Amino acid sequence: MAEEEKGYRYSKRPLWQWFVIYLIIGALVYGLIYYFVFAKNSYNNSQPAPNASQAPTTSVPAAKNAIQIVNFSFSPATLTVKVGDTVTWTNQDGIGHSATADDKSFDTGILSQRRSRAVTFGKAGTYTYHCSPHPNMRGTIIVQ
Ligand SMILES: [Cu+2]
Repeated sequence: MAEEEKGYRYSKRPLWQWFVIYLIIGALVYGLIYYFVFAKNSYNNSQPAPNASQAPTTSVPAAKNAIQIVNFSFSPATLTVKVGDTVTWTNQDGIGHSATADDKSFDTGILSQRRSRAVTFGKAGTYTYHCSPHPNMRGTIIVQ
């Protein structure tokens, strides 16, 4: 009799209810994944400027003036921009790299894979820079 009751209760829940339950669980899992991806991206964009008090400061990355760090080199190695322009470095390598000014006027800090950092150049001049863990990696920003 007890078994009969159990079986009755189980089958009482209609199929559409199970469907709704799966839908809710699915939406939660999807939302959670989306949240973590979004949180990661916004964290990347909101990282504090390493040298905020100095003349070139970091700000929101711009689409133009993008430098890719690929295979232990800066591409393009030399970039000419206008005063007030923002340059964004993005590391495509699996190993950490930085874009560090030789005169320390800017420093992206170590960027892990697919991380980027933007630097705004407020003063005209020629800025040579290197990667702090790999000083043989070199680049130049010409601000005019
Ligand atoms: Cu490097």
